[in-house]
Amino acid sequence: MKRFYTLILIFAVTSVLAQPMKYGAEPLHIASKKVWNKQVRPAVMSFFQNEVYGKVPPVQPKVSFRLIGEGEAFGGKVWRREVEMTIGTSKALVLMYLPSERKGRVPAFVGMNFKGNHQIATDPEITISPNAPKGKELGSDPERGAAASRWPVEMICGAGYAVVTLYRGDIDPDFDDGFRNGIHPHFYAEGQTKPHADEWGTIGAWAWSLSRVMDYLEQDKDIDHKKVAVVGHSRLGKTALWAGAQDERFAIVISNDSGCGGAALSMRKHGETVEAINRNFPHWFCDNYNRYSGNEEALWIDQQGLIALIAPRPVYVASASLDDWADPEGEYLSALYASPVYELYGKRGLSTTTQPKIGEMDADGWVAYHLRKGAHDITAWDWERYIRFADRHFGR
Ligand code: GTR
Repeated sequence: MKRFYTLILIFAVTSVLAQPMKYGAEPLHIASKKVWNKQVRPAVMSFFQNEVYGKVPPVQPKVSFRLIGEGEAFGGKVWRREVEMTIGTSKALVLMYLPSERKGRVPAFVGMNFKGNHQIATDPEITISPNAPKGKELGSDPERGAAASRWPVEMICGAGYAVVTLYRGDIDPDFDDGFRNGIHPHFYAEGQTKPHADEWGTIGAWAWSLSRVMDYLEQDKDIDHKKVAVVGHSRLGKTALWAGAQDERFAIVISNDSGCGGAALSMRKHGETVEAINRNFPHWFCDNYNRYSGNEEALWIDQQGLIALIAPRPVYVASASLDDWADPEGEYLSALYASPVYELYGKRGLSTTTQPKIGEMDADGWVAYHLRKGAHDITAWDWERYIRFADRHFGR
Protein backbone atom coordinates (compact mmCIF):
# COMPACT_ATOMS: atom_id res chain seq x y z
CA MET A 1 0.00 0.00 0.00
CA LYS A 2 2.84 2.30 0.93
CA ARG A 3 4.39 1.62 -2.46
CA PHE A 4 1.10 2.53 -4.13
CA TYR A 5 0.98 5.93 -2.41
CA THR A 6 4.63 6.56 -3.24
CA LEU A 7 3.87 5.88 -6.91
CA ILE A 8 0.86 8.23 -6.80
CA LEU A 9 3.07 10.91 -5.22
CA ILE A 10 5.79 10.47 -7.86
CA PHE A 11 3.13 10.64 -10.59
CA ALA A 12 1.61 13.82 -9.11
CA VAL A 13 4.97 15.56 -8.73
CA THR A 14 6.16 14.65 -12.22
CA SER A 15 2.92 15.76 -13.84
CA VAL A 16 3.09 19.12 -12.05
CA LEU A 17 6.72 19.51 -13.20
CA ALA A 18 5.74 18.50 -16.73
CA GLN A 19 3.14 21.30 -16.84
CA PRO A 20 4.85 24.27 -18.42
CA MET A 21 4.64 27.25 -16.07
CA LYS A 22 2.31 30.14 -16.85
CA TYR A 23 4.10 33.17 -18.22
CA GLY A 24 1.73 36.11 -18.33
CA ALA A 25 3.18 39.51 -19.35
CA GLU A 26 6.80 39.27 -18.29
CA PRO A 27 10.29 38.88 -19.78
CA LEU A 28 10.78 35.36 -21.12
CA HIS A 29 13.74 34.13 -19.13
CA ILE A 30 14.04 30.51 -20.24
CA ALA A 31 16.71 28.18 -18.78
CA SER A 32 18.35 27.24 -22.08
CA LYS A 33 17.93 27.16 -25.83
CA LYS A 34 17.16 23.45 -25.51
CA VAL A 35 14.36 24.04 -23.00
CA TRP A 36 12.97 26.77 -25.25
CA ASN A 37 13.06 24.62 -28.38
CA LYS A 38 11.95 21.33 -26.87
CA GLN A 39 9.39 22.43 -24.29
CA VAL A 40 8.45 26.07 -24.19
CA ARG A 41 8.28 26.99 -27.89
CA PRO A 42 5.95 24.08 -28.79
CA ALA A 43 3.68 25.00 -25.85
CA VAL A 44 3.63 28.67 -26.89
CA MET A 45 2.85 27.71 -30.49
CA SER A 46 0.04 25.44 -29.40
CA PHE A 47 -1.40 28.17 -27.15
CA PHE A 48 -1.58 30.66 -30.03
CA GLN A 49 -2.95 27.97 -32.35
CA ASN A 50 -5.65 26.72 -30.01
CA GLU A 51 -6.60 29.82 -28.05
CA VAL A 52 -5.82 32.91 -30.12
CA TYR A 53 -5.69 32.71 -33.94
CA GLY A 54 -6.95 29.14 -34.34
CA LYS A 55 -5.51 26.17 -36.18
CA VAL A 56 -5.52 25.61 -39.91
CA PRO A 57 -8.08 22.79 -40.42
CA PRO A 58 -6.80 19.42 -41.64
CA VAL A 59 -8.89 19.43 -44.84
CA GLN A 60 -6.80 21.27 -47.43
CA PRO A 61 -7.98 22.46 -50.85
CA LYS A 62 -5.80 22.45 -53.93
CA VAL A 63 -3.69 25.58 -54.43
CA SER A 64 -2.25 26.59 -57.80
CA PHE A 65 -0.58 29.61 -59.40
CA ARG A 66 -0.80 31.11 -62.88
CA LEU A 67 1.10 34.02 -64.35
CA ILE A 68 -1.50 36.38 -65.75
CA GLY A 69 0.62 39.22 -67.01
CA GLU A 70 3.71 41.35 -66.72
CA GLY A 71 5.21 44.52 -68.07
CA GLU A 72 6.96 47.80 -67.40
CA ALA A 73 5.68 50.23 -64.80
CA PHE A 74 6.78 53.48 -63.15
CA GLY A 75 8.28 54.78 -66.40
CA GLY A 76 10.32 51.62 -66.86
CA LYS A 77 12.05 51.69 -63.49
CA VAL A 78 9.94 48.85 -62.18
CA TRP A 79 8.72 45.54 -63.62
CA ARG A 80 5.16 44.48 -62.79
CA ARG A 81 4.18 40.82 -62.55
CA GLU A 82 0.73 39.49 -61.64
CA VAL A 83 0.05 35.95 -60.53
CA GLU A 84 -3.35 34.45 -59.92
CA MET A 85 -3.50 32.14 -56.94
CA THR A 86 -6.36 29.62 -56.91
CA ILE A 87 -7.40 28.16 -53.56
CA GLY A 88 -10.20 25.65 -54.05
CA THR A 89 -12.61 27.77 -56.09
CA SER A 90 -11.37 31.13 -54.71
CA LYS A 91 -9.05 33.37 -56.69
CA ALA A 92 -6.55 35.85 -55.28
CA LEU A 93 -4.36 38.20 -57.29
CA VAL A 94 -0.74 38.55 -56.27
CA LEU A 95 0.88 41.78 -57.48
CA MET A 96 4.66 41.97 -57.70
CA TYR A 97 6.91 44.90 -58.47
CA LEU A 98 10.55 44.11 -59.17
CA PRO A 99 13.44 46.49 -59.76
CA SER A 100 13.89 46.64 -63.56
CA GLU A 101 17.63 46.82 -63.22
CA ARG A 102 18.36 43.68 -61.30
CA LYS A 103 21.26 41.36 -61.47
CA GLY A 104 20.03 37.97 -60.40
CA ARG A 105 17.49 37.23 -57.73
CA VAL A 106 16.22 39.99 -55.45
CA PRO A 107 15.05 39.97 -51.82
CA ALA A 108 11.42 40.90 -51.21
CA PHE A 109 8.94 42.50 -48.86
CA VAL A 110 5.63 40.63 -48.80
CA GLY A 111 2.46 41.93 -47.21
CA MET A 112 -1.28 42.19 -47.62
CA ASN A 113 -3.06 45.37 -48.54
CA PHE A 114 -6.34 46.79 -47.24
CA LYS A 115 -8.32 47.92 -50.26
CA GLY A 116 -7.10 46.15 -53.37
CA ASN A 117 -3.86 45.88 -55.31
CA HIS A 118 -4.88 48.77 -57.58
CA GLN A 119 -4.80 51.15 -54.61
CA ILE A 120 -1.11 50.67 -53.91
CA ALA A 121 -0.02 52.54 -57.06
CA THR A 122 -1.51 54.67 -59.85
CA ASP A 123 -0.20 52.13 -62.41
CA PRO A 124 -3.20 51.76 -64.79
CA GLU A 125 -2.29 48.16 -65.61
CA ILE A 126 -2.91 46.70 -62.16
CA THR A 127 -5.74 44.20 -62.41
CA ILE A 128 -8.63 45.18 -60.16
CA SER A 129 -9.88 42.27 -58.11
CA PRO A 130 -13.62 41.64 -58.44
CA ASN A 131 -13.67 41.52 -54.63
CA ALA A 132 -12.09 44.96 -54.20
CA PRO A 133 -14.15 48.04 -53.33
CA LYS A 134 -15.09 49.83 -56.53
CA GLY A 135 -14.29 53.43 -57.29
CA LYS A 136 -17.16 55.90 -57.10
CA GLU A 137 -17.14 56.87 -60.78
CA LEU A 138 -17.31 53.71 -62.81
CA GLY A 139 -14.64 53.49 -65.45
CA SER A 140 -12.40 56.27 -64.18
CA ASP A 141 -10.68 54.14 -61.52
CA PRO A 142 -10.61 56.98 -59.00
CA GLU A 143 -9.22 54.72 -56.32
CA ARG A 144 -6.06 53.76 -58.16
CA GLY A 145 -3.10 54.78 -56.05
CA ALA A 146 -5.29 55.82 -53.09
CA ALA A 147 -2.97 53.91 -50.71
CA ALA A 148 0.26 54.78 -52.52
CA SER A 149 1.66 56.62 -49.49
CA ARG A 150 1.64 53.26 -47.67
CA TRP A 151 3.52 51.52 -50.49
CA PRO A 152 6.52 53.59 -51.63
CA VAL A 153 7.17 51.20 -54.50
CA GLU A 154 9.84 53.26 -56.24
CA MET A 155 11.79 53.65 -53.00
CA ILE A 156 11.60 49.94 -52.14
CA CYS A 157 12.44 48.74 -55.65
CA GLY A 158 15.09 51.48 -55.86
CA ALA A 159 16.74 49.86 -52.84
CA GLY A 160 16.85 46.57 -54.76
CA TYR A 161 13.81 44.81 -53.27
CA ALA A 162 10.68 43.37 -54.78
CA VAL A 163 7.28 44.39 -53.39
CA VAL A 164 4.75 41.55 -53.27
CA THR A 165 1.18 42.12 -52.15
CA LEU A 166 -2.35 40.75 -52.26
CA TYR A 167 -5.73 42.08 -51.20
CA ARG A 168 -7.06 40.77 -47.88
CA GLY A 169 -10.61 40.57 -49.28
CA ASP A 170 -9.48 38.07 -51.93
CA ILE A 171 -8.74 35.64 -49.08
CA ASP A 172 -11.50 36.54 -46.65
CA PRO A 173 -13.65 39.68 -46.75
CA ASP A 174 -13.20 41.53 -43.49
CA PHE A 175 -16.64 41.23 -41.90
CA ASP A 176 -18.44 38.65 -39.85
CA ASP A 177 -20.63 36.52 -42.11
CA GLY A 178 -20.25 33.25 -40.20
CA PHE A 179 -17.40 32.23 -42.55
CA ARG A 180 -19.58 31.57 -45.58
CA ASN A 181 -17.48 33.66 -47.96
CA GLY A 182 -13.69 33.72 -48.35
CA ILE A 183 -11.54 30.59 -48.27
CA HIS A 184 -12.83 29.05 -45.01
CA PRO A 185 -15.53 26.86 -46.62
CA HIS A 186 -12.86 25.10 -48.72
CA PHE A 187 -11.47 23.72 -45.47
CA TYR A 188 -14.69 22.34 -44.00
CA ALA A 189 -14.96 18.64 -43.28
CA GLU A 190 -18.15 16.97 -44.49
CA GLY A 191 -21.15 18.53 -42.78
CA GLN A 192 -19.10 21.34 -41.21
CA THR A 193 -20.58 24.82 -41.59
CA LYS A 194 -18.17 26.98 -39.62
CA PRO A 195 -14.70 26.67 -38.10
CA HIS A 196 -14.51 24.77 -34.77
CA ALA A 197 -13.75 26.79 -31.61
CA ASP A 198 -10.02 26.06 -31.96
CA GLU A 199 -9.92 26.61 -35.72
CA TRP A 200 -8.84 29.74 -37.52
CA GLY A 201 -10.65 33.00 -37.99
CA THR A 202 -9.89 35.65 -40.58
CA ILE A 203 -6.39 36.56 -39.38
CA GLY A 204 -5.42 32.87 -39.44
CA ALA A 205 -6.61 32.58 -43.04
CA TRP A 206 -4.83 35.76 -44.10
CA ALA A 207 -1.59 34.50 -42.51
CA TRP A 208 -1.96 31.11 -44.21
CA SER A 209 -2.33 32.85 -47.56
CA LEU A 210 0.97 34.69 -47.02
CA SER A 211 2.61 31.28 -46.70
CA ARG A 212 1.03 30.25 -50.00
CA VAL A 213 2.48 33.40 -51.58
CA MET A 214 5.82 32.21 -50.17
CA ASP A 215 5.24 28.84 -51.91
CA TYR A 216 4.94 30.77 -55.14
CA LEU A 217 8.00 32.95 -54.44
CA GLU A 218 10.07 29.80 -53.95
CA GLN A 219 9.34 29.04 -57.60
CA ASP A 220 9.83 32.55 -59.00
CA LYS A 221 13.22 32.76 -60.68
CA ASP A 222 13.59 36.47 -59.85
CA ILE A 223 13.17 36.17 -56.09
CA ASP A 224 15.80 35.27 -53.53
CA HIS A 225 13.38 33.27 -51.40
CA LYS A 226 15.86 33.03 -48.52
CA LYS A 227 15.54 36.81 -48.18
CA VAL A 228 11.84 37.45 -47.85
CA ALA A 229 10.52 39.81 -45.18
CA VAL A 230 6.84 39.63 -44.24
CA VAL A 231 5.34 42.99 -43.31
CA GLY A 232 1.95 44.37 -42.36
CA HIS A 233 0.19 47.36 -40.88
CA SER A 234 -2.36 47.15 -38.08
CA ARG A 235 -4.70 44.13 -38.53
CA LEU A 236 -2.37 43.10 -41.32
CA GLY A 237 0.54 43.57 -38.90
CA LYS A 238 -1.11 41.05 -36.57
CA THR A 239 -1.34 38.85 -39.67
CA ALA A 240 2.34 39.34 -40.55
CA LEU A 241 3.41 38.38 -37.01
CA TRP A 242 1.30 35.24 -37.02
CA ALA A 243 2.49 34.28 -40.52
CA GLY A 244 6.11 34.84 -39.49
CA ALA A 245 5.70 32.94 -36.23
CA GLN A 246 4.42 29.83 -38.02
CA ASP A 247 6.41 29.88 -41.23
CA GLU A 248 10.16 29.94 -40.75
CA ARG A 249 10.73 30.65 -44.44
CA PHE A 250 10.00 34.32 -43.65
CA ALA A 251 13.49 35.56 -42.88
CA ILE A 252 12.38 38.87 -41.28
CA VAL A 253 9.05 39.81 -39.71
CA ILE A 254 7.81 43.41 -39.50
CA SER A 255 4.86 44.56 -37.42
CA ASN A 256 3.71 48.12 -38.07
CA ASP A 257 1.24 49.44 -35.46
CA SER A 258 -0.25 45.97 -34.97
CA GLY A 259 -1.68 46.71 -31.50
CA CYS A 260 -4.04 44.38 -29.64
CA GLY A 261 -3.80 40.79 -30.82
CA GLY A 262 -0.54 41.78 -32.54
CA ALA A 263 2.56 43.06 -30.79
CA ALA A 264 0.87 44.85 -27.85
CA LEU A 265 0.67 43.15 -24.47
CA SER A 266 -2.99 42.31 -23.76
CA MET A 267 -2.68 42.24 -19.98
CA ARG A 268 -1.94 45.97 -19.83
CA LYS A 269 -5.50 46.59 -21.08
CA HIS A 270 -4.34 49.88 -22.50
CA GLY A 271 -6.19 51.10 -25.61
CA GLU A 272 -7.94 48.27 -27.39
CA THR A 273 -8.76 45.35 -25.07
CA VAL A 274 -9.42 41.72 -25.86
CA GLU A 275 -13.09 42.33 -25.07
CA ALA A 276 -13.27 45.27 -27.52
CA ILE A 277 -11.48 43.45 -30.32
CA ASN A 278 -13.63 40.32 -29.98
CA ARG A 279 -16.81 42.42 -29.88
CA ASN A 280 -15.93 44.65 -32.86
CA PHE A 281 -14.23 41.96 -34.95
CA PRO A 282 -15.75 38.63 -33.88
CA HIS A 283 -14.32 36.96 -37.00
CA TRP A 284 -10.63 37.80 -36.54
CA PHE A 285 -9.61 35.22 -33.93
CA CYS A 286 -10.77 31.71 -33.07
CA ASP A 287 -13.85 31.32 -30.88
CA ASN A 288 -11.73 30.16 -27.93
CA TYR A 289 -10.24 33.65 -27.75
CA ASN A 290 -13.55 34.90 -26.33
CA ARG A 291 -12.54 33.20 -23.06
CA TYR A 292 -10.11 36.06 -22.52
CA SER A 293 -12.55 38.93 -23.11
CA GLY A 294 -12.44 40.92 -19.87
CA ASN A 295 -10.29 38.08 -18.54
CA GLU A 296 -6.80 38.84 -19.87
CA GLU A 297 -5.16 37.48 -16.69
CA ALA A 298 -6.20 34.00 -17.78
CA LEU A 299 -3.95 34.14 -20.86
CA TRP A 300 -1.23 31.53 -20.46
CA ILE A 301 1.30 33.85 -22.08
CA ASP A 302 0.98 37.37 -23.42
CA GLN A 303 1.84 38.62 -26.92
CA GLN A 304 5.60 38.65 -26.21
CA GLY A 305 5.23 34.89 -26.75
CA LEU A 306 4.16 35.54 -30.34
CA ILE A 307 7.27 37.63 -30.96
CA ALA A 308 9.50 35.03 -29.30
CA LEU A 309 8.16 32.39 -31.72
CA ILE A 310 9.95 34.32 -34.47
CA ALA A 311 13.37 33.97 -32.77
CA PRO A 312 16.12 33.85 -33.85
CA ARG A 313 14.91 35.52 -37.07
CA PRO A 314 15.04 39.32 -37.00
CA VAL A 315 11.80 41.03 -35.96
CA TYR A 316 10.88 44.72 -36.14
CA VAL A 317 8.05 46.16 -34.04
CA ALA A 318 7.02 49.74 -34.79
CA SER A 319 4.54 52.15 -33.22
CA ALA A 320 3.22 55.63 -33.92
CA SER A 321 3.11 58.31 -31.23
CA LEU A 322 -0.59 59.21 -31.67
CA ASP A 323 -1.72 55.59 -31.88
CA ASP A 324 -2.78 55.15 -28.28
CA TRP A 325 -5.43 52.58 -29.33
CA ALA A 326 -2.58 50.22 -30.34
CA ASP A 327 -0.70 50.88 -27.06
CA PRO A 328 2.80 51.86 -28.29
CA GLU A 329 4.37 51.15 -24.90
CA GLY A 330 2.75 47.70 -24.81
CA GLU A 331 4.17 47.01 -28.28
CA TYR A 332 7.62 48.06 -27.09
CA LEU A 333 7.41 45.95 -23.92
CA SER A 334 6.45 42.88 -25.88
CA ALA A 335 9.57 43.26 -28.02
CA LEU A 336 11.61 43.80 -24.85
CA TYR A 337 10.12 40.76 -23.09
CA ALA A 338 10.81 38.54 -26.13
CA SER A 339 14.44 39.69 -26.29
CA PRO A 340 15.84 37.12 -23.77
CA VAL A 341 14.76 34.34 -26.15
CA TYR A 342 16.90 35.90 -28.88
CA GLU A 343 19.78 36.03 -26.44
CA LEU A 344 19.51 32.25 -26.00
CA TYR A 345 20.62 32.05 -29.63
CA GLY A 346 23.45 34.53 -29.06
CA LYS A 347 21.49 37.24 -30.92
CA ARG A 348 21.11 40.65 -29.36
CA GLY A 349 17.50 41.69 -28.72
CA LEU A 350 16.60 45.27 -27.88
CA SER A 351 19.44 47.36 -26.43
CA THR A 352 17.23 49.72 -24.44
CA THR A 353 15.09 48.96 -21.42
CA THR A 354 12.92 52.05 -21.73
CA GLN A 355 10.81 52.89 -24.74
CA PRO A 356 12.62 55.02 -27.35
CA LYS A 357 11.31 58.58 -27.63
CA ILE A 358 9.33 59.93 -30.55
CA GLY A 359 11.40 59.74 -33.72
CA GLU A 360 13.93 57.42 -32.13
CA MET A 361 14.66 53.76 -32.62
CA ASP A 362 16.44 50.79 -31.18
CA ALA A 363 17.31 48.82 -34.27
CA ASP A 364 20.87 47.51 -33.97
CA GLY A 365 20.02 44.02 -32.77
CA TRP A 366 17.80 41.19 -33.95
CA VAL A 367 14.76 42.73 -32.24
CA ALA A 368 14.08 46.28 -33.36
CA TYR A 369 11.64 48.99 -32.34
CA HIS A 370 10.80 52.53 -33.36
CA LEU A 371 8.24 55.14 -32.40
CA ARG A 372 7.30 57.31 -35.37
CA LYS A 373 5.78 60.72 -34.80
CA GLY A 374 2.20 60.80 -35.97
CA ALA A 375 -0.92 58.78 -36.53
CA HIS A 376 -1.82 55.13 -37.01
CA ASP A 377 -0.38 54.52 -40.49
CA ILE A 378 2.57 53.08 -42.38
CA THR A 379 4.66 55.73 -44.08
CA ALA A 380 7.85 56.20 -46.07
CA TRP A 381 9.58 57.04 -42.77
CA ASP A 382 8.71 53.57 -41.47
CA TRP A 383 9.72 51.90 -44.74
CA GLU A 384 13.13 53.64 -44.81
CA ARG A 385 13.88 51.99 -41.48
CA TYR A 386 12.58 48.57 -42.54
CA ILE A 387 14.78 48.70 -45.64
CA ARG A 388 17.82 49.64 -43.55
CA PHE A 389 17.08 46.80 -41.13
CA ALA A 390 16.65 44.29 -43.98
CA ASP A 391 19.84 45.57 -45.68
CA ARG A 392 21.81 44.86 -42.53
CA HIS A 393 20.35 41.39 -41.90
CA PHE A 394 20.48 40.37 -45.54
CA GLY A 395 24.11 41.52 -45.73
CA ARG A 396 23.44 44.15 -48.38
C1 GTR B 1 -8.96 49.05 -35.64
C2 GTR B 1 -8.75 47.87 -34.74
C3 GTR B 1 -7.29 47.60 -34.56
C4 GTR B 1 -6.48 47.72 -35.82
C5 GTR B 1 -7.04 48.70 -36.84
C6 GTR B 1 -6.56 48.56 -38.27
O1 GTR B 1 -10.30 49.35 -35.83
O2 GTR B 1 -9.35 48.16 -33.52
O3 GTR B 1 -7.11 46.36 -33.91
O4 GTR B 1 -6.24 46.49 -36.40
O5 GTR B 1 -8.41 48.70 -36.88
O6 GTR B 1 -6.47 47.46 -38.82
O7 GTR B 1 -6.32 49.60 -38.88
